[in-house]
Parts: sequence; structure tokens; C-alpha cells
Amino acid sequence: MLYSYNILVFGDEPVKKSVDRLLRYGYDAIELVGEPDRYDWEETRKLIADGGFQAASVCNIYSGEQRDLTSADPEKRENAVKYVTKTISMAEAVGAGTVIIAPTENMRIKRELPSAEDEWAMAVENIRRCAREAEKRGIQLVIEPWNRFETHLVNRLEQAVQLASDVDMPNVAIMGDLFHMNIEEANIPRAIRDAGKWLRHTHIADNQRDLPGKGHLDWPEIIKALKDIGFTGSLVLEYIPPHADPYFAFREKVDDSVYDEHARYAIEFMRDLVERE
Ligand code: LER
Ligand code: MN
Repeated sequence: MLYSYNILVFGDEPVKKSVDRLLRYGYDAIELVGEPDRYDWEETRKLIADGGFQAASVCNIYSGEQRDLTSADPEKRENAVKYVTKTISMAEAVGAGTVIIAPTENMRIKRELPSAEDEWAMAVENIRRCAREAEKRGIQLVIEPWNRFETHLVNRLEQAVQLASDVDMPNVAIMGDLFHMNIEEANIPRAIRDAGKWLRHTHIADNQRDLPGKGHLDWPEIIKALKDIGFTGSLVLEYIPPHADPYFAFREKVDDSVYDEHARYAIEFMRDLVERE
């Protein structure tokens, strides 16, 4: 298992500062924000390569109407495919092997297409189109289920597995975000074991999206389940301040004096658990 951190959490600070922080505390991997215009791709590639990270990933931001793979508006769907394709190009350019994909805009919680079957078929078709682009560049896509207040379509790991299996491409798998899983899964360790080999990436946060260990999730049981399925992907810390809109907090100025302490605490907490359990 690799220890990683979603640098979305560090607001708009320069990527070099985030990279230096993660290296200082011993992280193996880094997750970039899926905003391709925000980065100088060549500079970022160099920072990742020189830092010696073992892996990198891109957390796409499906916020805003133009990033919706299953919208009723064909133009929006095409824009969404273009957006994902651009993040795939960025991933290739910076040396990241994983890109996160989600079939609806974030916080759209109602179907727009005429039937559930139409919507599912559209999700399959458009994820497959993105996956073909990713395949050419040696990149895997992981489908992220979100809780019911952020999407109506894929809320649980088993639904993500169904979607990945319908897309039927070798470079499409799934991920789990413990915050969303706490809301939607009946039993988190069982959901992890049922997903098995499909689960390739995780977002780590406690039940209320705080740092792990600050809430009531049963971390030893979660780590045991990940070990049982032979999980070798990244444990990506995704701390999000309390707000209904997950991105709102980062549009406001956040308190950057805690970034070092969070990064240090999170890897110590996770490493201790992984080594102990
Ligand atoms: C992103 O990783 C996430 O978990 C969502 O809540 C927002 O896109
Ligand atoms: Mn997440």
C-alpha cells in the first residue's frame, strides 16, 4: 500500500510547496487536482520524478455543468469527455498512472436522461470512450462512488463494480472513498472484500471527512479488509472541511498553518495501522 495525499486539500499553493511537504513526511505518492490549466505539466513531471514518488494520480473535479458524462445535453456530455481526455493527457505528461472518473456532475442528484437504462448506457459509452484514450497512454481509470447528496447514480462499491464490468476495458476499475462509504455501505469491510480485485485506489477520511482517527470509523477492520484483498494501491488522504459542497472550502481561504501537521499526523496514523494490523 502506498501513502498518498490529495493536494486539493492544500488549496492553491504552488505544487512545489505541496511536493516538498509530502516528501518531508515520507509519502510514496501524490494526487494532483484534475485542473489541467493549473499546472505547468513539464515542471510538475520533473517535481514528481525528482521527488522519487512511486505513483501519482489525478483527482478529477466534476463540478460545473460542463463536466457531466450523463447529462441530457449532448454538448455538455461532449465537453465532459473532452475534459476527461485533457486530464488523461496531463496524467501522461506528468507521469501519473491513475485518473478518477465519475459518471455525473458532482451534486447532480436526479436523472436527466429519459430512463435509468438510457443513463446507464450513456455512462458505459462515455466512460469507455475515455478509457480508450487512457489505454493509449497506459493510464487506468478508477470509478469513484459518491454519497447520495453528491450523485444519484453510483453510490456504492458494488454499483461501481457493475459499471466497470459493463465498460469492460482492462484499464477501468474502481476506488472507494471512506467518507462516502460510511454513508452508503451497510458494512465497510464487507464492501471492500466484495469489491476484491476491482478496488485499486482509496480516499482516506474519517466519517465526518476529518483526518483518519478523528471520527468513529473502525480503521483496524478497514485495513484488515484491504490486506485481505491484497490491495496494493494508494491510500490517499482526502481531508475536506465540513461543508455540503466538497469544493467550497477550497474556494475560500483555508488555514494553511495546519497543512504540515495534517500531513505528518495522517501518514503516522496510517503507517502505524498498516504495520500493526
Ligand atoms: C472527490 O474525491 C470526492 O470524494 C467528492 O466528494 C467530490 O468530488
Ligand atoms: Mn473522494
